[in-house]
Amino acid sequence: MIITVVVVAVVVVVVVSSSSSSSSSTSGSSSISSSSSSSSGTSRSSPTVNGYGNSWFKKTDPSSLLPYLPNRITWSIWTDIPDVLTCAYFTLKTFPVSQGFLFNAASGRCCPLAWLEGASAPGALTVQPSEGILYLTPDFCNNGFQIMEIGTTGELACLRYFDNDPKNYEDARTHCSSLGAYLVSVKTFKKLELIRSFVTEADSWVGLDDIITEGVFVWAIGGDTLTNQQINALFDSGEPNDKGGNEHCVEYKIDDQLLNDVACGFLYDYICEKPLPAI
Ligand SMILES: [Ca+2]
Ligand SMILES: [Ca+2]
Repeated sequence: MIITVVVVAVVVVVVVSSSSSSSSSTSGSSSISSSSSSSSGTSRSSPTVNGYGNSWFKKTDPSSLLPYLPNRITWSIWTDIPDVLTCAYFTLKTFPVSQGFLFNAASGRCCPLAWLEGASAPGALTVQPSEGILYLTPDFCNNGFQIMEIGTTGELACLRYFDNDPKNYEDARTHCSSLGAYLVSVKTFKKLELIRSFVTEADSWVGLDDIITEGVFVWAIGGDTLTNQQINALFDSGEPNDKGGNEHCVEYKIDDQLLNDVACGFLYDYICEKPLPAI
């Protein structure tokens, strides 16, 4: 087998593809509890193809990465790569801290994301969905956060669920902040469904409160205010109701699998979310 490295310049074409495989989130349905998250246990210094082969986060539509990539770079690739595990092997051998790679089985093209960063490669290129399937390393998000896809929207999120150390809202928020994160944003029904997939046993804080101004709920991420459309889609019937005039923080309520405002002093599990790292 002859492996060659070539450099190609590709015209910038942004294609929003709706294609998505049902198997696109190999890790999406798994538990992300802090206790079971052991991605940090994998060794980057001695990559084994089989060891990584089953744990890559597979994403079929790289177009969602476009906002995170430099606008114009030169893309180096390996050619004649026979399979995805070989691509993984060469990626990790060359870039031990690589966050992932693109692989196209049909063309045999393999491209580490380190090359997509193009730090030392001025030029022109953006990824097209047809260029391959994106694979991200298990610890792409770092700090025990897990990369997850929000439904099949192509949108990715880095989440970490703390399910064994209940805190009040303020302490939970502080802990997330210490990790460079926020209490999770649940602004869409797709995101709510993602929360439902792994929060199955206890009420948990999300990043939304009306602490500053009664009745004006503000999302921890983005700082935008809760809309009536979001209330209808995400909240339990009749909520938020500020019961007793003392409910200013929002929980994901396990009984109804919907949101509800409660007193901020309750000790609940919580979910942190942090921005996607630069690729
Ligand atoms: Ca309130
Ligand atoms: Ca309530």
